[in-house]
Amino acid sequence: MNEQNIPLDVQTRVAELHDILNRANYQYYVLDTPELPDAEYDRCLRELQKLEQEYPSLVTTDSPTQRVGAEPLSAFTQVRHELPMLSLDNAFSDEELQDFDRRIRDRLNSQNAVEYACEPKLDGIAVSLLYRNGVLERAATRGDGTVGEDITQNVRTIYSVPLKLLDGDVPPVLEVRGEIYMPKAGFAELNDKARAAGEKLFVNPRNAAAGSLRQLDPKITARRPLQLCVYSVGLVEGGELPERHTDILEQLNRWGFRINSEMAVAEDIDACIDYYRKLGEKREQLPYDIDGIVFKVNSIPLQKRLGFVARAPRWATAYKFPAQEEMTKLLDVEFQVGRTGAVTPVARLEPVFVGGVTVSNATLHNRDEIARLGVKVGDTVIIRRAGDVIPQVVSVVESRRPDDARDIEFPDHCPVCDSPVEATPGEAVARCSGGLICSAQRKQAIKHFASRKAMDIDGLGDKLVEQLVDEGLLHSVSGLYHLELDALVALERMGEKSAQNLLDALEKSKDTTLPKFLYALGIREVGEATARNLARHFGELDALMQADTEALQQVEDVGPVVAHYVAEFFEQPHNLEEIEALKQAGIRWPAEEQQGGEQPLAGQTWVLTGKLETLSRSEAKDYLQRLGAKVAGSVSANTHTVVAGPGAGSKLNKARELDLPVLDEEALIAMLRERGIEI
Ligand code: JCF
Repeated sequence: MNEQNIPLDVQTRVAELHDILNRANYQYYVLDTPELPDAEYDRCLRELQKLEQEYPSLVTTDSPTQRVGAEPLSAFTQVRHELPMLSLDNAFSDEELQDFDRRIRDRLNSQNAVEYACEPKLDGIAVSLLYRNGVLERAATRGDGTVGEDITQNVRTIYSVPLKLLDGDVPPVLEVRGEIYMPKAGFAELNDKARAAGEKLFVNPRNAAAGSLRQLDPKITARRPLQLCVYSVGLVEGGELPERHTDILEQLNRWGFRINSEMAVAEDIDACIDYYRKLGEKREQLPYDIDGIVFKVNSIPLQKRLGFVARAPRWATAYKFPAQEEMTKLLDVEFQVGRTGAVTPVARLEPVFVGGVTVSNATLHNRDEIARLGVKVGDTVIIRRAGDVIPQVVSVVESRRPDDARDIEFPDHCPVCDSPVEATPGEAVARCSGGLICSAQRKQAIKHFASRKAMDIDGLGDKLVEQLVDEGLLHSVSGLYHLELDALVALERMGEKSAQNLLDALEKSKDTTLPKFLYALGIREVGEATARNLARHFGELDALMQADTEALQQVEDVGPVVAHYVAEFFEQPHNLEEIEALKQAGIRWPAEEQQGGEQPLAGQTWVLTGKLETLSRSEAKDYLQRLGAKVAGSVSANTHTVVAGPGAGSKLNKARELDLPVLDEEALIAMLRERGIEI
């Protein structure tokens, strides 16, 4: 590069700008603690771009301007890994993990506990990054472990990949290994955009990451929300590294790499098992997909003594979580009718063990979803069950479609009451038009009425509601309060004691609150929060029942759609009759304190994160809501304040990123007390 005719002050300034921008990237993308305001970052970047335009010989491969994506390639070239990239042995039970530990201690001839490094196993694409004199020279996929593909151009576009390492004291040759992955939020956003554009969706974040890295045009990769997290070093020439794996990772972090924030040291294998359990509980809340936990002997000298078998190290293993996706066969599709008449297609599946349970049903949502999946009865499908979420059909394995696969036909009459099924324009859902004539809708309405957050009728489970409706003992919600002991005892599987318990629970449920009663009515789009707002705003049921849509829209968070459903509900004679019958049966609630003007937090959205020690989370939420705040699950620019307790993670980071006010629990309690809440 010819720097001779570039003025010295320009060279100095360019070096300074590199430094400012590299540090800002590191703060923002690696440490999650941004320091430089966005506007200042943009000014520096533009200044650098301008200088590079003026003096093109200043453009180096490690310049912070070189992340936007170079010219497309025609093919990827192959790369041989000088040190093979290893795979990991697996463990699937505590016993197998203990066997792993025992083998290690046997081999080391030691009775002593072995210290392990623990980290989540990211579900992404393994890569190798080669730095020469601290500058990124080449990035490659793992491939088969010996030969991978050169994806340097694409990897450069990922902001958490340092183009140049930060600290001066870096070995002249340093190969760093890690996982490139797509965080869940970025994946959801990418698919939302693809859906809106009518494009094909990605099946899962791992697939999306792989597809993004495989682009020949780096400009496409540049638009994908990819992350790098590093987990070990490969080739190192010159320079010394620490003797513990976790210390090496800390060093890599100081050089500019993101390492996993859940990384921990376990003093023995039992502590590893605890860690596995803890992370298993946290798995859903993590902002990225993981498929297990990696345990590594933490001492590098011990790792060296243990060595390798075939392609995997003896000193590491991956203890896998139950798979969240499995393949099975779609045997049939049935149609269920919900409380509001929504006709939902339900997949009947060949039972399959996924996400820790055996699944034989999965929702197909609606007609659009069936069309999107292109699924037919007889297909082999991929089922996903993550956490406690209901199982989903995520895709079809088209290559396994049998010749006799048949299309799924949507019914035009209700499978339960035979009333016409109507599609609402602009809505994906089709609904049975039978209303409460339809026993399916009646059953759902009663189940909802009895549920815990509604009238909380102990002992009235779903099965019993179905039995009562099917036997003709129950026709409506108010009918619950006219059930008689003899009739109940005559039911199959119902003893006198349970029958009496049920009658007692019904009696007890009569003492309720207006918000619960409103929620129990099952008005469309009226969830707990809306019911509470309605009750507070109107104070009493009669005022609410007489409100027109305009008056209803004065209520917090009630827009035209909800107002329409509420008004419509109270216009229907049979609903009015039901309400009257319920009052006659003795349902009562204390007067609601009307709080129109006394909601100091009205219009504010609060977020609770981390552990609370004095209050329970639901108490804190309830107090905030009483003062008029909305309590949301995620932090955004609309968030007013974040309450963070110990263990707060990504939400707190986000709050800092957005410069939002953050309170600890003590400050929250003080604020609540100041506003008249007694704690
Ligand atoms: O996060 C991962 N997927 C991951 C893969 C983490 C590790 O510490 C690994 C790995 C593959 C091989 N360690 C090795 C040795």
